[in-house]
Amino acid sequence: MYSVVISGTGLYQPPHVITNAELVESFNRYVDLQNAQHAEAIAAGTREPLAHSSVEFIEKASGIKQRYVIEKQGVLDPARMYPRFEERADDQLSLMAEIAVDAARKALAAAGRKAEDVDAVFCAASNMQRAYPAMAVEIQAALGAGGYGFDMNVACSSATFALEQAYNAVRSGASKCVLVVNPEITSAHLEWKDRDCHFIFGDVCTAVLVERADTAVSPEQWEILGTHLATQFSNNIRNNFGFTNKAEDSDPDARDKTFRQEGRKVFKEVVPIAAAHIENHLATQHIQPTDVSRYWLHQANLGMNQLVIKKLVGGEAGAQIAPLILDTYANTASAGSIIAFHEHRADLRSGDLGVICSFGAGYSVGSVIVKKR
Ligand code: CO8
Repeated sequence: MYSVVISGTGLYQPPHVITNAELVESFNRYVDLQNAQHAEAIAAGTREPLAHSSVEFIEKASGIKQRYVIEKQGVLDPARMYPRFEERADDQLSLMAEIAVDAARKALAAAGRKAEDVDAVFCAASNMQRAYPAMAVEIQAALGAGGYGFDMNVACSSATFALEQAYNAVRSGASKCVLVVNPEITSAHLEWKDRDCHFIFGDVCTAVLVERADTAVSPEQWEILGTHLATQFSNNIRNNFGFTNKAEDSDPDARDKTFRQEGRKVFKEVVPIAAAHIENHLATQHIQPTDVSRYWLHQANLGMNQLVIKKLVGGEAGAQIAPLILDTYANTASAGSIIAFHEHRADLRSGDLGVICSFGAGYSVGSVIVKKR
């Protein structure tokens, strides 16, 4: 078995920011328009009026202050409330591949690698832009990488699940250098008209290069000490959009065709699962939770991360132990823990231990223990 390192990371940040104030203002205009349109039914008691959203609620309940999106006008238009993307011809690079290539080039540069050094590309995200050909194969071709590529989806845990596949491919000797990309265009499968969740997500793409330690040339390397994945079926986070919808004659605009969740249940059920998962994984390596210098946790909710850290080390989630990026980026599905790793590791020293951990729909939870070389 070979030793394996993370030798570089890259981040694509979309060009537009939507603040909570902007989001709530457009959402409330939508609510007022809907309520005016259905005034008679509301007065007759046959329809419930829609309620306004509020910046105070969003910040208190989630810790999110803003989100990045690829397209802003369509999202904030009360008559539309989803992004507006131009359809691209088959001979153009798809949007998902475009943002993945951007993040991948940055990860390659950080690792001192060229695209031709890569012999596998894993595109892991909570939704794919099309059924086939695989996004990963398009990304492989656009970069000029070798080997093979495939797509995989484990919702918010897609990145850590892909990191385990990359780790196993490299340590077994099957691959030398694997690129993992997480293009998350959440704005296109979020329900922006639903007050309970309209504030949750943002767009982004992360990239991670995983390669053999004995041939890595990067000035900064993180040895992967181990990975651990687990799933447990739950309907509490669900999206029924899929290729059989047409055959079922189901309504493409029905509420179940975009993201929906039982947020309270998710919060209560996932926190203990994630904390126990990390603790058990560390125990297999004879590491105490307090020996870990940094936890780069999934970024769904500030309160969730506070509780996970409290259960693990008894302290507060904060820049030192578990940095937060969700205030700036919101929940970016699988990319959140990788953004935290990308942005908050420069101060750590050789020998320091860290854990990248994601948790979300499935339920799914994945952890990666790393040590700075
Ligand atoms: N403004 C004002 N008031 C509101 C709003 C709002 N926007 N929304 C709800 N309220 C009200 C409710 O009506 C309720 O009022 P009342 O008490 O009168 O009934 C009150 O506020 C409290 O509502 P909740 O109980 O719903 O509020 P919570 O405190 O639970 O906070 C959260 C809601 C923030 C959603 C919280 O439950 C949470 O973060 N839960 C965890 C969510 C989570 O981790 N989900 C993981 C999903 S991500 C994932 O796995 C990947 C999926 C794939 C990506 C999809 C991309 C689109």
